[in-house]
Amino acid sequence: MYRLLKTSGQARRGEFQTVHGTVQMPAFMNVATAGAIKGAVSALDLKQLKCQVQLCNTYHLHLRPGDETVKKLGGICRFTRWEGPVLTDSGGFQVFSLAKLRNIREEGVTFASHIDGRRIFMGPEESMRIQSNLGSTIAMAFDECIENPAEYAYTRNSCDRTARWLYRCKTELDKLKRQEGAVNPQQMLFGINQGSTYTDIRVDHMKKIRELNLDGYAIGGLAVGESAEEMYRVIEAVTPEMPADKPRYLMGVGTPVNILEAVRRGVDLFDCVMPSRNARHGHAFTWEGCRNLMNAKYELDDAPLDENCDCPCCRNFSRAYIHHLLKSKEMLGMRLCVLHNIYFYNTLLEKIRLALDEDCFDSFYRKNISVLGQRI
Ligand code: PRF
Ligand code: ZN
Repeated sequence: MYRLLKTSGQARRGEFQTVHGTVQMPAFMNVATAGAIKGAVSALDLKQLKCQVQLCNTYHLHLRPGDETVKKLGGICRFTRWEGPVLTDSGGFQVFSLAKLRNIREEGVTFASHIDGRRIFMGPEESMRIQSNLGSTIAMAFDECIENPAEYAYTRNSCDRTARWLYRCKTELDKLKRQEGAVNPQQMLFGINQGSTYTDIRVDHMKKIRELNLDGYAIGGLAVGESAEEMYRVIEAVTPEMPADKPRYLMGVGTPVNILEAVRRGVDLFDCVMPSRNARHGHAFTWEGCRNLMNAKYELDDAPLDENCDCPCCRNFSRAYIHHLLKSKEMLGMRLCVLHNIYFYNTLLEKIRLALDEDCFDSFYRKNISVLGQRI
């Protein structure tokens, strides 16, 4: 259940109730693809990093250790010892971005596993069965994520098929939830809007999937080759067509600047590998801009990574030490950067919520939008 608490222009401050706890929105979801945030971060760490929701992947967990195995171990929350909500992505995106030799038909997609090349079929029913076994809080619909640029006719046909797949997802998940032994009988389903950069297709598709009265709606197919300006234009066209009483999730986005721009256009929920992926290369997000800790200028710098940060890394260690660890390829170097970046993203969203609460989102936006994108 989504409750809208406040608005500032299109920006929304809300609360989303789930069986695994209430999510304060706008919110960021931390990406734990195979059940862990890359960089040796466990569910126990996440507690001190202001994390609210974990995102796991159907595709990866199906291949390894297998969703049946996760079900036997009590579901994804129990398996990872994470007590909060978990959203599982449907496999749609991963099949298209990771798997080789895929073949798309009305029934679903056949592809070769990126682990051992084994041929696998996944359609809406398979994706729902896997997500039901994982027992996530929120299951995502099985969709085709089209890369940009895309042809108009192809996009139309693909979106029509993704809409038909959505009906099948809903029917299947409703059935699975009623079965005895379901890991999460209250599992929610979010639909995914597609349509490349064609706003007419986007709007038509959104109107169609809105009819299903799902628990939330996502904007997919963005940050896949188009410019940031084009992405903002699509978000502006789609959000007015999204139900006001449901969460709005922008999939796989993005930089702190992208997030601030999307909140301003009415988005409530985000996920991105950027905080952990960039951290593993020594790139840290700070309140003054992005820092590369590999840079030689940090060799003798005894200051914390970010002077305005209270994360476990900044409270205890220096830039010089992290620089040394990264140079020496010590795992701790990566881990400290990951802890900081995860904390930074969750704090960014917390500050956005606070600004909305206190009616000063506009000035928060103006104060931070140019700084956050800087390289320092
Ligand atoms: N579909 C799904 N997952 C996704 C995307 C999508 O379009 C994206 C696009 N940025 C990220 N993750 N199912
Ligand atoms: Zn920090």
